[in-house]
Amino acid sequence: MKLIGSLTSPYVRKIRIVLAEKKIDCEFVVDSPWIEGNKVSQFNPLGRVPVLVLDDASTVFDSRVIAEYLDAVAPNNRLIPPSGRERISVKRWEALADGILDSAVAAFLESRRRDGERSQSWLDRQRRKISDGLQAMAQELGDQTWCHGSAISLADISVACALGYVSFRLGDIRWDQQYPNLLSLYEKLMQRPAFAETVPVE
Ligand code: GSF
Repeated sequence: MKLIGSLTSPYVRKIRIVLAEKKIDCEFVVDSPWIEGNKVSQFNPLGRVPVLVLDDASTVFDSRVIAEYLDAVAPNNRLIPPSGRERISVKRWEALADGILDSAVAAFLESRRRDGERSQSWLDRQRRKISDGLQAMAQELGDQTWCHGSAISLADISVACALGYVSFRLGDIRWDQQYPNLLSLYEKLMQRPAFAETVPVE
C-alpha cells in the first residue's frame, strides 16, 4: 500500500496522521499535482492528492474516504465511531475542518494570481468562511479536552490539519491569539509525533 501526496497538502497530512496514529505501515510517495510531470492523474482522475494505492493496484480517494477505509481495515485505535450520532458528530467536525481548508486553499491560490486577475470579493468570501468556521470550532470545542468524546478521534486530527494550514498559508489569520482553547488543543496534539512530524513544509 502506498500514499501519494505532497508535503504541503493538509488533506494529505490528515491521512499521514491517521496512518501514524493507527500504526499502519504505508510507503509515502511524495508527488504534487502542481509540479510539472507529476503522475497524480494516473492514480486519481481528478488529479488531486491524497490518493491511496492498495496492494492490488486499486485506488482510494479522497481524504475522507481514505480515512474511513484505514479506520475500517485496522480496527485498533478507532478514530471514527462505528455508527449513530457519535459517528455523525465526528464526521461533522471533519466536514467543518475540511470546509475551512477548502476555503483556505482557494484563498491561497487566489492570492497568488496576478494583479488584475485576482478577485478581492472572492478572497473576502473565502476569508469570511474561514473566520466563521474557526469561530464555530472554538465555540463547539468549548472547554472540552477533545473535540468529540474522551479520546483523540478523526475530529481532532482534522481540526489540527485545518489550524496548521491556516497558519502556514494565511499567517495573518491569528486564530492562536483569538481562540486560546483551539491553541491549547493544537499544542497538545503537536506533542504527538504523528502531528509534529507532518507540519507542512514548502
Ligand atoms: C481535497 C483534495 C485537494 O484539493 C480531499 O482529499 O479531502 N476533498 C479533497 N488536494 C489538493 C492539494 S491541497 O491543496 O491539499 C490538490 O490535489 N489540488 C490539485 C488540483 O488540481 O485541484
